[in-house]
Amino acid sequence: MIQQETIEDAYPSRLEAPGIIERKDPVVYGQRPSDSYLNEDQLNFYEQNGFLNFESFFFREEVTKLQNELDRLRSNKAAEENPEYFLEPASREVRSIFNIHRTNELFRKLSCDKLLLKIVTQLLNSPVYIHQSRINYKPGFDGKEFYWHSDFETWHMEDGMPRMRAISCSITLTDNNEFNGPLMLIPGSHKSYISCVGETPEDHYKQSLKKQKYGVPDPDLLKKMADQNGIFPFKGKSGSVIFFECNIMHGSNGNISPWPRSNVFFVYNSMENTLLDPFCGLKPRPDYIASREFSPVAPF
Ligand code: 6CS
Ligand code: FE
Repeated sequence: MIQQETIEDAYPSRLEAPGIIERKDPVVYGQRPSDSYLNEDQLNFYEQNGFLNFESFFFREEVTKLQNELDRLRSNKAAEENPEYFLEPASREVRSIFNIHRTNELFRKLSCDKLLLKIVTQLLNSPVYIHQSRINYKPGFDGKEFYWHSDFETWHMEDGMPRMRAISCSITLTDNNEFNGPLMLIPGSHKSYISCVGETPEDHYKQSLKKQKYGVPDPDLLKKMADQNGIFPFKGKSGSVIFFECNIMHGSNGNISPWPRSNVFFVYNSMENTLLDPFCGLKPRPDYIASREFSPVAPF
């Protein structure tokens, strides 16, 4: 086991002043092995933009099964006591359920989908394990926003993820449209790392997963990124998929439309990039938020 103190922190954050660091890691780790799925254009698009999206990736009947499961899980009476459930601050409606790939058979199978794994292992060029899974419900009328952030900044500082070699895969379980708070990404922003201001509080996740206040980027740096590269809203019918790079700047607006924007997210981390001690110096977050079970996912 490498001793943490010998590891130089390549991506410091939560400092006195904001800063911007050029990315030190590749984006696409793999080449194009003969049995690969993504073609040259798709690899180049992902390299340049930091995401790749596919309409109607899953068949209708598969999506319907997932939607029924989504409703069943939301009505779980034990939600209030279950630490894996996070409620909306105001309405007490379910905001997110974490660790779904380990507590639910249907979502476990989905997380091992052959094609999803083929794509992420091509991009990361290694076997992968699941760092985190969650369902974000974003209910109609009251789903609150997810403020701008880089996932990697949190996973590096609060979970000890050493380098940028992880990919989030988000599957739409309801239609994501311009009215119900679609995921918004800044294309190309994965190539710079914004270090944030402010010391990480103890048990920050209890607050940040409802409304994030630490690990949020400096507004001037954020505006510069958006002015340069624009904002891409990920819209798609239920059953669409987006793969986005761990360091891409993203967020989503609140949902006052009548229609929920419910997506499931699986975060695939390379087996070459397993977690060390958190770089913020606090104790690791709970396993249901940042898994320390580093066992490679086998395709189902
Ligand atoms: O802290 C985390 O791991 C979570 N926070 C956000 C806003 N996105 C990624 C992840 O779900
Ligand atoms: Fe995020």
